[in-house]
Parts: sequence; C-alpha cells; structure tokens
Amino acid sequence: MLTNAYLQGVYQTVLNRNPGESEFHQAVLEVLESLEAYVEMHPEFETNGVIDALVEPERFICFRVPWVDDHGRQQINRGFRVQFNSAIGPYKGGLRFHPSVNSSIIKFLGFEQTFKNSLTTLPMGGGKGGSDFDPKGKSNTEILHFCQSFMTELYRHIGQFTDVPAGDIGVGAREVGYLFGQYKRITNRFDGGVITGKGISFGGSKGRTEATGYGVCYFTQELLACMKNDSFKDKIVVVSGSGNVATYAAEKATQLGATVVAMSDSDGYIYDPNGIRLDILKEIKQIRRARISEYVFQVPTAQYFEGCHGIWSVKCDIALPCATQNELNLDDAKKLIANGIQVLCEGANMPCTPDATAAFQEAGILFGPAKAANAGGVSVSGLEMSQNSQRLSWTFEEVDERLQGIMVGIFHAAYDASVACGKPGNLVLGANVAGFLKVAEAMIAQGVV
Ligand code: NDP
Ligand code: 2IT
Repeated sequence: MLTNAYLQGVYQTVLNRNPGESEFHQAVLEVLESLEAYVEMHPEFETNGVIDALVEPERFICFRVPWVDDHGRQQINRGFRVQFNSAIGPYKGGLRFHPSVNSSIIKFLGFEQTFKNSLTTLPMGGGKGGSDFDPKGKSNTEILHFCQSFMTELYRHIGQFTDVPAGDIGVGAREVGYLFGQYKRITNRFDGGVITGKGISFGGSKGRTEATGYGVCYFTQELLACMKNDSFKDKIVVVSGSGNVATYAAEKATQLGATVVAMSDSDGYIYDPNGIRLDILKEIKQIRRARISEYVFQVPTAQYFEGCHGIWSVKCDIALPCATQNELNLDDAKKLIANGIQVLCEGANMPCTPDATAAFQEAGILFGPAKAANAGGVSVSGLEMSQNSQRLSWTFEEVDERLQGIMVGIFHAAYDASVACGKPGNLVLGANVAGFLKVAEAMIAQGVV
C-alpha cells in the first residue's frame, strides 16, 4: 500500500495511461513501494520529476508481422519493442515469443530490465520486445520465416549504440541466429553488437547459454553464505520450468551439491526423488523440443503430474521459480512455507505474485528478487557486447568468473541498500533502491530527458 501522496499520484497516472495492463501496474507498484521511505527522506525526487519519467517508456513500438505458414496461409502477428530507459546505456533486453505477449507484459519486462541492468554495473539501459507468435508446433521453416519478417521491421529501431535485443521465452540460439542473419541481409553489415545470445561461431559469448541459470545459483549461494552461513550442499531444490533458465539453474544447483527433485513445463511437472537426470531432460527439451512428461518413459522411478501449480506442493529447502510471471501465488507460497522452505530466489521475471512475496517475507524465508537473482543472463550479454567491440573472445572460464563476480556484487549491493533503508535482508527493497539510484543519478545529470 502506497501512503506517500506524490507516489500515489505517480501510480494513478500509470493506471490512467496504461488501462488494463495489470502486469505493468504490478511491477511499477512494487518499485514505488520500495522507494517510498527513500522519497520521504529526499524530497528532491518529487521536484526533479525523475520518478514520473521512470515509469513512462521513452518509446513504445508496436508493429504488424506478416508471414506465410507451411500450408501457404498468410498469418499475422503483433510485434513489440519497448525502449524504456537509456540513462545508463543503450536499451538492452530480450525478445519473447509467446501467445501471452501483449503491451502489458512487454512494459513490465522493460521496466524491470532497467533496474536489473543497472544492478549489473554494466552500461546498459532497459528494453524488451517480442511477439504473440506461438513457436509451439511450428516447423523450422515457419520459425525462420517468422524471425525474418519480425526483423524486417525491428532492424530500423536497433543498433549497438541504440538498442540491443537478445533472447527470452521462446527465443533461443536458433531464433537469435535467424534474426541476426536477416539483420545482416537488410543492412549489409556484420554488426555483431546488434544482438546478443549469438552462436559461438559468429560472435556469441561462451557461457551466455548457461549464464542466467548459473547466475541464479551464484546469487543464491552468496545469499546462503552471508545470511544463513549455509550452502547448496545436501539441499533439496525445486525448479519450475524446463527451458533455458531452469535447465542451467538445475545444473549448477546439482554441481553445488544439491538434489533437484522436481521440474515442470506449462503442462505439468516431474518428480524424481533421486535427482533429475539433466542429460535426459536436455535431450527431451532442447533436442527434441518435446514435453517434459516424456521424462518418466526413460526414468521409471520418476512420476509425472498434470498441471502447473502442483510443483509447489513438493517439499524442498530451496525453490527457484524459473518459468514465467505470476506462476507462484499465495496458496503455493503457503504450501512451500508449511513444508519448511528456507530460501526462494526468482529465476523467471516476476514469478511470485505480490501476496506470495509478502507471505515469504513475513515467514522469514530468505527471498532473492528477480531483478537481482536473474541478472546473470543480461550480464553475460553485456560481456558479449564487450567482446564484440574488442573483436575478441574470452574463454568459458573467464566469462564464468566475471559472472560470479557480478552476481556476488549484485547480492551485496541489494543487501547493503536494504541495510541503509533500515530493512536489513529485505532484498526486494534493496534491489529496487540500489538499481534506482544509479539510473536516477544519470537521468538527473542528463536533464531528465
Ligand atoms: P524458455 O522459453 O527457454 O523456457 C520457458 C519455460 O517456462 C518452459 O519450460 C515453458 O514451458 C515454461 N513456461 C513458459 N510460459 C509458461 C506459462 N505461461 N505457464 C507455465 N509455464 C510456462 O524461456 P527462458 O528459460 O529463457 O525464460 C524463463 C523465464 O526466465 C522468463 O520469465 C524469462 O523472462 C526469464 N529470464 C530469461 C533470461 C534468459 O536469458 N533467457 C534472463 C533472465 C530472465 P513450455 O515449454 O510448456 O512452454
Ligand atoms: O530478462 C532478461 O534479463 C533477459 N531475457 C536477458 C536479456 C539480455 O539482453 O540478455
């Protein structure tokens, strides 16, 4: 609940300007609530207009994406790019292809990206994009044609000094390759810095594929060490999702000595008390692009359950929601708390509903918010941009070492800000304030343009 009259006014303007965009409202409200105490102490934030500007995207682009399917039928999708904030660097953020994509989803993601990118310490502003295109069941040719059409419009809005997209849900190495190929064709420029998540053979960074999931675990590891004097060793972990973030979060948690007993996709979840076999999972999800239910055909000791929410009734010490927004609600939080959960770190963007987050915090569960915990992906995207600029390529070990340093740094920035705000350990507050301060300073220095 906002009590500060100025911030109430800012929020009301967001509601009026973006009617019905509930995810965007949710993301903005969380940040405004975090800034409340800070704004009361620093009245200059009311007069300089920074917060009014922060909640209004610099630019919002919406376009038609026509393509022809394998049956010769014309299809039309809607494409988006939000260029939210360029105070500290070119707009930077992924592209999501999923039927649920709309202006609310893109704005919430672009808004959160601004703070996340600030926390990485790298010079990247906030952006996000995507389409309501559904990649499920599409042939490789259809994916290629869609990506080419999408880039045929997007190319005029991006560039290494302007806006640098990457992957997100439904956009991985294959799609980034097709998008980059079309950009090159249209512009006649091998401009590697225009998109990240590229294949290693044409300017991609080693370790980018693993970066978000590994980063979630590096963040969680530091949180466990500093706030609980503990580690992943011998912990039972539940990871929702089975895409890019979930797979590599599960892999790193396992390497760090935990047992990952459950994972999911949008149809249901698998439970394997012996620890999920990631070689089998990768073969199903990455190579065959099939459903997670097939896991039980290969691992008879495992069980499959229909539905998305059941995974949160699995008893665990650590939960890493890595699928999508609002996938974990208050009922789910209550089940996890009753089953003795100790730590939750968000791998997906905004996976916990606000009441679920509040329930964890009230129960004293250590909570790592998405903006901080999942910043490893965009961090290595930033490192990919550095390598492209230098025309160099670093080893996996070098990238991974830098990633670890960045994630440890993000934890401490968020923790220190929570202490400075008088709420030690409230990392939601800490991440929002720490991310905000750098962006706000840069905006003020540039005349809040
Ligand atoms: P992927 O497309 O690789 O995987 C997404 C996973 O989440 C799949 O298992 C998918 O299941 C599941 N999922 C997607 N939508 C839903 C839904 N509506 N309900 C239930 N399950 C769903 O995406 P990523 O792993 O890249 O992204 C996962 C999350 O992490 C997103 O929130 C993304 O924004 C965030 N993120 C991603 C980063 C990256 O570098 N890729 C960086 C930081 C955050 P199914 O196969 O059935 O669709
Ligand atoms: O949500 C995210 O941080 C991403 N999808 C990664 C963005 C990027 O530019 O690498």
